[in-house]
Amino acid sequence: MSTVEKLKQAVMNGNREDAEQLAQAALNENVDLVDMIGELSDGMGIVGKKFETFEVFLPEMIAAADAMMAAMDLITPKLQEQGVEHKKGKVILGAPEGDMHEIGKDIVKTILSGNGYEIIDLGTDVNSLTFIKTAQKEQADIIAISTLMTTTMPGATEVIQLLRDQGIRDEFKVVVGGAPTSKEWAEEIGTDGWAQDAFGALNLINGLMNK
Ligand code: B12
Repeated sequence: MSTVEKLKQAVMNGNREDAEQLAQAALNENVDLVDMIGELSDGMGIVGKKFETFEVFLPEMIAAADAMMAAMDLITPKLQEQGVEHKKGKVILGAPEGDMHEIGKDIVKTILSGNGYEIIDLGTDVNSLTFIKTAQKEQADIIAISTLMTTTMPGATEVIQLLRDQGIRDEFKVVVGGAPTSKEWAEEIGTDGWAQDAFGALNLINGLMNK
């Protein structure tokens, strides 16, 4: 088994110490960072499926998330060492009210900031108006919403509606993503785009900024 496969297994088992050691070992082996993130994301997806089918329960899911975040804490600075200046655009990023999932959001943040975007990370459980007020205050280009639960997807719809109500919908591009979302839903609620993963988010935002 390769180091990255072992790392993915450690994350799925919720073993934080092993995940840290293996992430460091993979970095020492100069494993491609993008491959590492892909494998880890895949591992979290498997844990989610097992949660759905009652093969694992909340404590195991929390442990897996903890191990994933420990590994990401080591990977993120390496990605950011690319040292790109932040001048391609300003992005307001967050998860809507009620949503505490942050792993995918943080990966999107890492990839965007490693590729020249300034990110204002509002964190999780963000009120719809806060997205808008911050975007106005910061004169942002993009509002990026990461929603991991069907119950919190309406938060993104609300942001769009509030922008329309205030007559400022055209001032910002709004993009959405997260496991339960889809391109069709993103179109239906009137966003400017959706992407499946963090690199898709980068391509999407690059495209919107070039328009
Ligand atoms: C880890 C996890 C947790 C962790 C979160 C830890 C943390 N600090 O983030 C913990 C254990 C705390 C947790 C709690 C809960 N969770 Co949870 N969780 C997950 C799990 C297993 C993985 C999510 C994850 O991190 N994936 C890995 C990352 C890399 O992928 P990602 O988030 O999808 O992000 C990628 C893309 O989606 C995209 N992307 C993400 N954001 C954005 C934004 C933009 C703009 C773009 C373009 C792209 C983009 O790029 C990312 C990187 O490639 C998912 C299962 C799943 N399949 O998603 C369930 C899941 C999301 N959780 C679920 C549930 C039900 C819960 C709880 C209610 C459980 C409970 N009974 O308490 C609570 C709710 C907490 C809350 N209020 O938010 C459900 C949601 C079901 C639904 N229908 O909505 C899921 C789907 C599990 C399931 N199959 O039932 N969870």
